[in-house]
Amino acid sequence: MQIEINQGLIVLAEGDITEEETDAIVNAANSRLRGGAGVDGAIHRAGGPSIMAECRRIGGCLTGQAVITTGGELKAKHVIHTVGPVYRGGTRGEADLLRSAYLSSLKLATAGGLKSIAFPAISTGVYGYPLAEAARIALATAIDYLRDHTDLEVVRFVLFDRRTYDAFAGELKKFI
Ligand code: AR6
Repeated sequence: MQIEINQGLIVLAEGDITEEETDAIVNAANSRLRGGAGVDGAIHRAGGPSIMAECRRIGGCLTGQAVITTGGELKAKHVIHTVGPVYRGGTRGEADLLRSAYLSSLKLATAGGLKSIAFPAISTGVYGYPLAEAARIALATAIDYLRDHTDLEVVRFVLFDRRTYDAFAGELKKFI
C-alpha cells in the first residue's frame, strides 16, 4: 500500500528491513547503542562490525533522538539509530517521544541529503507500545514531514509480520 504526499511517497511493505535498498534504514535502538534483540540485533548481524564500532564512538543516544552511522555491509548506505520510548501506560510522554524518534530520524536523513528512508515499527516490540497508536503516530509524523520537505522522496515502513502491516494499513487508510 502507498500514498503520495506532495512529491513524496509513503510506502508500507511487509518484510525484513535489513534487505532494504533505501539510502538509510532506521534501527530501533536502545540509549546505550550497544545492540540488543529484535530489529537492532538483526541490523547489527546483517551489517557487520563497522556499525557497532561507530556506535561505540558516538557513545549513546537519548530517547526520542537519533544518530547516523555507516550501513556497513548492508545494501542501505546508512543506519539511523533512534531510541523510542518504553511504553509505561501512556502517561509518561510516550507519544511525544515516539513522534520525536521518527522526526529526529527524518531530519537526519534530509540533513544528509538522503532521498529515501525505511523505518521499522519503533517501540512496538520489546518496548511494548500499543500497535495501532504507534502506527498512527509513525504515519502522521511522516505525512506531516513530507508535506513540508519535498527533498525526501520515499518513506518506507517495513513491517516484520502481517499483524504489524495490517495495523499500519488500517491507520494509513484514515489519512486518505
Ligand atoms: N525487520 C523489520 N522489522 C523487524 C525486524 C526486521 N528484521 N526484526 C524485528 N522487527 P523491537 P523496540 C520488528 O523489539 O520495541 C532491542 O533489544 C518487530 O517485530 O526490535 O523499539 C533494542 O536494543 C517490531 O514490530 O524494537 C532495544 O533495547 C519492531 O521491529 C529494544 O529492543 C520493533 O521491535 C527496542 O525495542
